[in-house]
Amino acid sequence: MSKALDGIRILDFTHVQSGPTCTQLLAWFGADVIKVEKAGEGDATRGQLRDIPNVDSLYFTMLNHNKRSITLDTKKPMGKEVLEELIKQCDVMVENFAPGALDRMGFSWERIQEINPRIILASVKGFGPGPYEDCKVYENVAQCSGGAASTTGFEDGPPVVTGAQIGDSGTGLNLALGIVTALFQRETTGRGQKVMAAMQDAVLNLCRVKLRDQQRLDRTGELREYPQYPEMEFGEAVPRAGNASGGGQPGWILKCKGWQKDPNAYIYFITQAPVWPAICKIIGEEHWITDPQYATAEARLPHLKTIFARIEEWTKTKTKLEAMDILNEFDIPCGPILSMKEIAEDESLRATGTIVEVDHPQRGRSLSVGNPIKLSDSPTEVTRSPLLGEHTLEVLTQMGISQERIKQLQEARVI
Ligand code: CAO
Repeated sequence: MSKALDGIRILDFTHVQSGPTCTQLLAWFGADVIKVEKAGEGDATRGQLRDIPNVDSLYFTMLNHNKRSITLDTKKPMGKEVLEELIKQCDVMVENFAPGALDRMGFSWERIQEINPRIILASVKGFGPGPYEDCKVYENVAQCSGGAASTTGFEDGPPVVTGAQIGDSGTGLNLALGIVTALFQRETTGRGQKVMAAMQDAVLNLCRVKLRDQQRLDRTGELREYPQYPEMEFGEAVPRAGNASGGGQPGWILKCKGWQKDPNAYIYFITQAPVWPAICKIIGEEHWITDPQYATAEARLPHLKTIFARIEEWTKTKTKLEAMDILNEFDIPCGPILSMKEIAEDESLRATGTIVEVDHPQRGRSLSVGNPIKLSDSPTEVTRSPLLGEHTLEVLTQMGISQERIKQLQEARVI
């Protein structure tokens, strides 16, 4: 079966996580992704957090599926010539170097356009234009500057970063959408364009509800669904809300049977208004259905701690999966806290390709996260990440570079 991005060639000048997330997604949709890496070294993540000596790390292999790898020293004049040829022959160039690195290499946007006016140049940077535009940025810097850290954690603790890589993988997703949108516009304009996704912006985009709450706080001085209400004073900024739901239906994480030994024996429980009578019946507090202190969502807000403590008395008598089964019968929104071990073993996630097992010549079989976006006419087949420079000769030959020239590039240690 054909793939959605068949015929699209990507010059993948990305490294670490944010850029590679984007180009991996495009590769899964069928684009020919040529990863350009420094000769001898490659993407730094090949060697980071290794679990097997001298073998590409899972960090690298899980972010670079379905790509081809070539090595090229783009700081040497002969390497720059090859890069120019790649720019001529590719539809998209993706990079996430520190600000200014591409210019220093001699490939400004103006120069790239001169070489190929149809090319799309897509970049991830830590910050957009402004005071921090020249800064190098990693995941947690973006989480801190994008509003996630100040609003995550409990009210009596410090800011907390989340394990979800919203700055890196989140920005990579944004960039991929920008690229396909630019490719779509090129159909009518015939021109490429510059696509830019800043990590701070991507995190803030995912923290939109907290900017909503900041404005509600400014106007009313309180956030009645937050755990601080009604006992504590609110300050000027949105406080950390623990496990409170970010929406209009109050929720909290509650202990389940076995919580004393199992750190993940918990369930997320949402007291959605329409199912309030069902919740009351399940926990044996039927009088709360009509009691004016509990009968409406508004009346319940000052009593959320009492309510969740009472529901927890019930959840502690069930395992998280037993509780799920019972609650789902009544359409009560809830979710078990699944450990990574449980997720890795989940048959249904494997059946849909969300988790895949991939073979690798050096490391053997390992698990990876597959494409979260499923296209009915463009199914994803996840293939292993390339070894460093595995496709250098194949790609250069395909580009029309003569064998003699390839030999010269090898002798000059450019590839
Ligand atoms: N041949 C020769 N040189 C190459 C090359 C190649 N094939 N590929 C890259 N280089 C050079 C670059 O030109 C640059 O050289 P100069 O600094 O002399 O101009 C250098 O290698 C590496 O650039 P870098 O500054 O991007 O790398 P770093 O490891 O110091 O920084 C990072 C990493 C991620 C902090 C930085 O790239 C960055 O801020 N990127 C933008 C934000 C981003 O994507 N962050 C997410 C990272 S994922 O957590």
